[in-house]
Amino acid sequence: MAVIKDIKWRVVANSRGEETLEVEIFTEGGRGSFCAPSGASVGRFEAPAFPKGGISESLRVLRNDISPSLAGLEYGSCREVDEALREIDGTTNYSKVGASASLAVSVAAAEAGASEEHLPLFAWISGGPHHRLPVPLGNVVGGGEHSLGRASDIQEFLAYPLGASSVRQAVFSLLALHREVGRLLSKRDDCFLGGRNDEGAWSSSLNEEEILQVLAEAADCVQSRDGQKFAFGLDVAASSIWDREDRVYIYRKSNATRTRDEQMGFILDLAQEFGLTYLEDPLEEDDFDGFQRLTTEMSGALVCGDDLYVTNASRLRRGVEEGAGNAVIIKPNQVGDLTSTEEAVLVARKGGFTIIVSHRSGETTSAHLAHIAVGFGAEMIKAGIVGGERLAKLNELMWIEEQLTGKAKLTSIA
Ligand code: 2PG
Ligand code: MG
Repeated sequence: MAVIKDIKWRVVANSRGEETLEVEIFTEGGRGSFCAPSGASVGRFEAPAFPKGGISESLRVLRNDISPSLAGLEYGSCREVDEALREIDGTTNYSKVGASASLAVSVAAAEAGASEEHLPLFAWISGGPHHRLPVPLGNVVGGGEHSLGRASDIQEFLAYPLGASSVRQAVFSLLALHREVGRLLSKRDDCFLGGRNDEGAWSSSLNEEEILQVLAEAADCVQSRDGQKFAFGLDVAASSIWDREDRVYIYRKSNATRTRDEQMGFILDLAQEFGLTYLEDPLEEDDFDGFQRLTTEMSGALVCGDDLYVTNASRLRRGVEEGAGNAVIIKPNQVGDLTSTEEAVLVARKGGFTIIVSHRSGETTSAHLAHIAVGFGAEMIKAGIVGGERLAKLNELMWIEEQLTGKAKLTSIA
């Protein structure tokens, strides 16, 4: 058991240079700290990062409510801390505390608990068995709100290695692919200046088909050199191009407007032409029925809900019942604490969904996401490819792999 002795907090910057919160928690023999990430393409049903009064209101709640209530709290798991946080908040979605502050407290407390017991965070979060290491899913070329709206309308062109034997091999093969794609873009895209977006993905002026073509060629090149194969996918982040009033998807870059049926057709065509096996948020965040239809039509591929589910156990319960997708993005800051995150993971696991623990576009150098993915037994981790804040997680995952030598294997994704 750990007892909270002291809580400290401060405003720090995230990878986009925006303000975020760091929380430090001290127990008798332990210490933990965590900096909260934040999204750009934020789902409508996510817990708010900050309360109405903004970050200063979170700071006030930390000082006046959280710090005095949590001082002296004895805990042996995330639950005791997170229940206290929920009680202080008193709303259903951390709209009083803000999900950045609540998550920073939740994860910092977990890390302090782990250090008190001399355990790595993943082992303290869950007793295991930790036999599975997540496959990294990396953002190679990007657009949407992560590229100032200047590049492709589709937010992320993603890749993951097939049949890698270790996290280390998987990470370095994604790095090789990213490098090769940059080399090809510098030849193909006259506007390319080597720019990378919020997540370290290349920003290109090419259209969707041309980008996917470059990805395929780069993969061939890496495969012929290193023998590594890749699979590809998209995060369409469709809610950010969805016009709720006119009920159409607006592709500004290609000057196209697509109805729901046309959007499905467009995505299915791309998937078929380029053999895509991962489709995240191909439709807007309320279209359970459309997700169900796409899942049926894309048999064998992962159809993944991010804004659709916002790591919310009850939305996921509905999705599982309706067969709306077969994979889910798990972002702890969408729900604001580790216990709620685990609740969503359990619903997904029971429903047979593939679990992908994910970063946000505005990240911090906190590496905890790797522990959360391993602790919760995620099949995949979406943490970018390059950039210090992305590599903090991937490098940590390699450290965890070392700790679990002989016990855990990299998940095999068909
Ligand atoms: C997403 C995320 C991370 P953001 O949509 O999956 O890639 O982006 O954090 O901006 O929501
Ligand atoms: Mg997404």
